Amino acid sequence: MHPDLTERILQHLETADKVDTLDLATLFAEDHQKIVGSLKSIQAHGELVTAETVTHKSLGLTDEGRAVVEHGSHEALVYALVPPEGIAQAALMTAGGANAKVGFSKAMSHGWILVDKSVTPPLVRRKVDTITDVVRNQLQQVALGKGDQLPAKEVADFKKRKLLQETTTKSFVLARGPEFATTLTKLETDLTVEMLANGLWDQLKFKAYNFDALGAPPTRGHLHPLLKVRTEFRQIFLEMGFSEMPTNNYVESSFWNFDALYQPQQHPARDAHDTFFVNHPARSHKFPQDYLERVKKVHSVGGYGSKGYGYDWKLEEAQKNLLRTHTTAVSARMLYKLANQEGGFKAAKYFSIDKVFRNETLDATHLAEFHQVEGVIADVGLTLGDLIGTLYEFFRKLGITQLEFKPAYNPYTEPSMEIFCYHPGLAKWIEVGNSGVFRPEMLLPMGLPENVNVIAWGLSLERPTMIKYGINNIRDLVGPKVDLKMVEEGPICRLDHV
Ligand code: FB9
Repeated sequence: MHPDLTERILQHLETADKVDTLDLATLFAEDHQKIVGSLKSIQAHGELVTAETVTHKSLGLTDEGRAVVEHGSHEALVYALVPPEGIAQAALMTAGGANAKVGFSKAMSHGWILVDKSVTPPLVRRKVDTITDVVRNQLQQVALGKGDQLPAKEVADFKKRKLLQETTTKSFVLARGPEFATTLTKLETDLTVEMLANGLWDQLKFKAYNFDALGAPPTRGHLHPLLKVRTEFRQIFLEMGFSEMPTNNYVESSFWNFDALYQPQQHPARDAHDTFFVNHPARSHKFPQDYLERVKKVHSVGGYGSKGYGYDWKLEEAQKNLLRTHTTAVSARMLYKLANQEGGFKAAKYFSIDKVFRNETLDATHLAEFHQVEGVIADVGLTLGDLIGTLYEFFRKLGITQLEFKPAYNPYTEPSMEIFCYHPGLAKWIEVGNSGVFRPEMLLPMGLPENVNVIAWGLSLERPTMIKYGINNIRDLVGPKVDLKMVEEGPICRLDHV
């Protein structure tokens, strides 16, 4: 809105019965859009003016038309390029540039030039000594606003040659309205208690509601990138027919976290340097007694074809409570249930994505807690080949197709493999997880049938999230120093499902 412009328009209408906004733009030497903007502002204050929409069709020069006015028509330019001694047609086309062909044709039809075929190669020569560039002159008339004086035939030809174009301009014919005034009354934007109490509301003018205005975006929550990536992983597992395990217990007994996985009680991972033990409550006391006895036996004297570890297994060690160091503790609970469910064992595919805790050295990519992603498949006769095939399918759905496997060691799987992939985004090979076939010393004490094998693999949620969102330090992803803007502005996560 241009305050002085709105009042100048109103003052003009005090004496003029009608006026077109285009004329006002000329009169006030203002851009027509500014005049229209002021009109909108006047109309927001009530019916001070009436405005009738008018459409003006006019002829205007195209960019090419303007170039002709400036430099001459294509045919005149071609004529000017023909020297007294003549010129080969190919050379003339090259010298004439993009419009040489149309210029040559027009110059020939005007009788300005000819092709002398009595010589080899044939030469283009001038046929007349001087020319009049009528096209340029006529377009100059259009540039001066006299396009309406051009014969219709010429207009049609120039439009065809894309030298002229029809332009449509919308303007408004203004007149005084029922609430005409030469000044704008301030519009109220709020109806207040005072206005209602003292009756002033009846004399005031209120700004009209703009129901087309966009509402202010409500403040709302935002998903953390980790949770966005978790959703993508969950979708992949569900697509592959896996069921989610209940992982809602951060505190676990050493029995389920280690002993059930045939991890010996003197294993360094069970030391307080690697594990967070819980003081209150320090111990668990409820275990499936018969199963616990079988676990004790397989650790100490062996069984199921294994010689065991040959140490004195202690209940007190198994009772110690801790923060679970892997979600494989939950997998152990689920496999035990699977072995002892009503109706006996049935094949199953489980997954989990949840927090685990390790008392390890912290660095830019490792904290004392991270989310483990784990997949488990229990079925008759599963082999390492099934595990490898499943890993290819799982990572294919993450957009990863090149995998390599390296033999590794886990206390609870044999064989075990570290998983590496060529990451196209990083353009390098990276470690992406660990995997293996659970040992019979873990599965058979649970009561699983001898012909049942269980394959499993694990990775973290933080590493793929950091890669996906370009985060180098894990403290920029999780923890007290996280910039909430990163959470608010983090884009949607698509893990290249293929
Ligand atoms: O996640 C890891 N890397 C990774 C994963 C995905 C990724 O991007 C996706 C492909 C698009 C990029 C990187 N790693 C495992 C490898 C390394 O980051 C490693 O330095 C850190 N590891 C964690 C453990 O560190 C203490 C990641 C975590 C991990 C390792 C092993 C398991 C789970 C998590 C496991 C297991 C397992 C094995 C056998 C049976 C059951 C579970």
